[in-house]
Amino acid sequence: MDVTALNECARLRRLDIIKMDYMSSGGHVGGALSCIDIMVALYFDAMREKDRFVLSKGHCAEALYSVLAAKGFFPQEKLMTYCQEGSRLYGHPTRKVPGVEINSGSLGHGLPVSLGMAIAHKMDNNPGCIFVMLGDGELGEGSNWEAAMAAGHKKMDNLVAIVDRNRLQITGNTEEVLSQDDVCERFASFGWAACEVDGHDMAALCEVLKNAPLKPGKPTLICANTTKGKGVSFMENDPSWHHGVMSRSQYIQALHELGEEVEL
Ligand SMILES: Cc1ncc(C[n+]2csc(CCOP(=O)(O)OP(=O)(O)O)c2C)c(N)n1
Ligand SMILES: [Mg+2]
Repeated sequence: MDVTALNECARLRRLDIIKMDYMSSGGHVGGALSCIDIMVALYFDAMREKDRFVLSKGHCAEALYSVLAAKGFFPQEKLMTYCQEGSRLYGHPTRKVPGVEINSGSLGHGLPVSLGMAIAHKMDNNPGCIFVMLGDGELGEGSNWEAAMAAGHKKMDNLVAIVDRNRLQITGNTEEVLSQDDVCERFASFGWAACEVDGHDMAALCEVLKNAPLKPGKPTLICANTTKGKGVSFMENDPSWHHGVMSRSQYIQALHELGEEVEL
């Protein structure tokens, strides 16, 4: 897919996210909209057959479900059962859903589990990489740093961690809650190759993700600078949209801003 098609794919995923969250009166819309360009770049451009993706910031399950449905793991119509009784599309992902690699949502576990998967891949001579998406607020969880140390020590050059650096977590600004300002330097000090990218620039994302892992003998950390709520003006950079519920008029405005008109 070229960049135009990838951006269109991301727009459609944003519409899915808005619809799923409105229909369920649930979800984590801000963080889903901040990471969706990265996930589209991964699933529709950068990842190869044996690569695996882990969504560590599992509260943004609706973003993962939308991408998995678009990749054909399950029918698109299932998306609208998100968080409804009887559906397996729970608010946090589980392996009961085709394409989901790990149960997540309890923050801080995706990186250590991905490290284990990367070690297993090496033992099996599997050439695939493990890509794992973390939230910046999530980096406050201590188990991430144990995994960061171990991955550097073990020279896990089949592990790529992407931090959705939207500068907000559940209660507000990450720099006020627990600073993550030097995330690249911190990982580099544990032996990682680290770089920054604009997490909404599709061409730049594809370039860096296709070239990852960045260095032999080192795990890779990509700090993707993003905007929480990206694509819907009244949600952008507003912490109340971490898990806000849209009114009908807000829903219609969000759809309109994403290029879909609704019949009233
Ligand atoms: C272990 C654990 N502690 C607390 C929570 C509650 N929680 C859900 S989302 C969230 C904030 C996460 O912030 P961030 O990682 O920056 O996510 P994003 O901004 O991408 O939504 C918290 C604290 C949780 N899910 N798991
Ligand atoms: Mg965040």
